[in-house]
Amino acid sequence: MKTMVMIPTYNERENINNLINDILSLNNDISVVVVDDNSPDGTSQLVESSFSNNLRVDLICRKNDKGRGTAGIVGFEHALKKGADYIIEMDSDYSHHPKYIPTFLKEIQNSDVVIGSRNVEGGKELGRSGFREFITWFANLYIRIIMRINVKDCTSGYRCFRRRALESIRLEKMVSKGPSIVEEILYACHLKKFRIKEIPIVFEDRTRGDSTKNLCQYIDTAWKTLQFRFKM
Ligand SMILES: Nc1nc2c(ncn2[C@@H]2O[C@H](COP(=O)(O)OP(=O)(O)OP(=O)(O)O)[C@@H](O)[C@H]2O)c(=O)[nH]1
Ligand SMILES: [Mg+2]
Repeated sequence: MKTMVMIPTYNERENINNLINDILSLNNDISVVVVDDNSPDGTSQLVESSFSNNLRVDLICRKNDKGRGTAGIVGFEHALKKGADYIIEMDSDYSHHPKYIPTFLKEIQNSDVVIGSRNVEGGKELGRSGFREFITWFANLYIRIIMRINVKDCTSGYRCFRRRALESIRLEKMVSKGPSIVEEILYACHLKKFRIKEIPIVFEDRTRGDSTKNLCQYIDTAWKTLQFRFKM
């Protein structure tokens, strides 16, 4: 069974090479696709120069488009085209530690979507400010109520999908251009009644590279959630 790990990047040159090497060393059936939006720090160029001869690493460098949402969709479409049976998405800043990948692949055997969750027993978030923790807590409450979904960590972007889940949710119709893609895809899987399982992860705040998160993105996520929930 083939697994492809999809990693969206923006200014992640301090993290990306180590992360790719850590993932490749887990298992020979795992390959990686990096979707970079032509990061000013040269993330694409670094990946290109380090892995251009490695058949297990694909790079998509987008010159004209930008955004976590559309990058994720392009990456998923690529993984499906390459014939992946399981598709994992994760951030590139080590908040999503690759050591959990074997557990994802074990749990996906009995599920369609596996979520790395901070909010189930054994999971937690480390190193973030109280304010940032509050935002995540509030966002989860809001999303759970709006989407009427019984998932404890709806904002987690560390997930594994069975191929048929991503094939059936009409990725090309998603309204999210930014980070709300995480919630939109979860909602689409929920509507399709896919089996969703949460596994505990310890989420640690990034130690290298800069955050891309800003207030506009939180507001956009709140708005987009209403949009795709009520088809506005
Ligand atoms: N391709 C692409 N990737 C992005 C974009 N924005 C963020 N990312 C990547 O998406 C992942 C999540 O972004 P982060 O900036 O870590 O968001 P976060 O975890 O909510 O916030 P911090 O860890 O505090 O920065 C990381 O791998 C980023 O490099 C974007 O516009 N395009
Ligand atoms: Mg992060």
